[in-house]
Amino acid sequence: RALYEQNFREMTRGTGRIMMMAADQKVEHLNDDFHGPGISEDDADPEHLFRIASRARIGVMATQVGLIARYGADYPGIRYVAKLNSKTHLVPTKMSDPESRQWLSFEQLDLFRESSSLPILAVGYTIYPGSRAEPEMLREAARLVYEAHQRGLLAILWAYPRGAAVADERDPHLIAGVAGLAACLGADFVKVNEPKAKDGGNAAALREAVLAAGRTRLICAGGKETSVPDFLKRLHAQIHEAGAAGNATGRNIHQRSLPEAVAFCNAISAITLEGATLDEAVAL
Ligand code: FBP
Repeated sequence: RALYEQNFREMTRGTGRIMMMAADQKVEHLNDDFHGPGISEDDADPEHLFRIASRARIGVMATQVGLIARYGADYPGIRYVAKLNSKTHLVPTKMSDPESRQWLSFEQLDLFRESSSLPILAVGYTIYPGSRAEPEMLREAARLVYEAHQRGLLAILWAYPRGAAVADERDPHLIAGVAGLAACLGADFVKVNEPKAKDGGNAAALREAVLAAGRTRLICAGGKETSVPDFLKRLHAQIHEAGAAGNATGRNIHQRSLPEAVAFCNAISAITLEGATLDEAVAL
């Protein structure tokens, strides 16, 4: 329990909220997010992710153990969420009913943590409620949360309704449903895609999910690259109007050049962890 509380404090920097840099896309989206029009050339190299995370005021970086093993020793100071499952986007999901399975066992993760001494504070896992593969992923997720807590680690579930049975992945009511599901799996944090706006706007749509998650803290994925002021405005409303417990941002950070990405992370952290106003954060 003491270790769990220490990890919680470190991950949230004592605020109860997280600023999570999502860096698992090299599997999820292959090279699409790292090369092409509008994407900084810096992003071509996987090390870009580590350069940003080591220089910016982030909370934690979520990525696969393989990348942590390759680069982690050269970037002391970064705290990690080990993303234990991932899949590529090659099979179109509507046809396929997505399935994403755990890559490493907890015993293997324990050995890696011991031998590397890198600060892995939490584990992450994506579930796709609505997929035909749902039963196996829910079982794996429940066990992962249990195993994480046994070790004093936190557990973060990415909960994305997806598959042939899902008509609208961004339906606010459905997103609230999967947030509640993550609570039943025992997750400390649940990461959802931002729901479609309903009467009352984006924050009102997200509020249903925050309430459904209860004591499981809810955060939103960042989505495709957007302008800095628009992103920060949305984030501010997610936290201060809807009651979200932070953010999980990937492409919006790493698709920028190193100095821009660092400044952007610091602005996100200012809102998420440091109580900055929207204007103060935009000025960073
Ligand atoms: P972004 O901030 O780039 O949207 O990343 C959030 C994220 O959940 C990643 O952690 C994950 O790799 C990806 O989005 C999954 O995207 P998709 O919805 O295409 O499966």
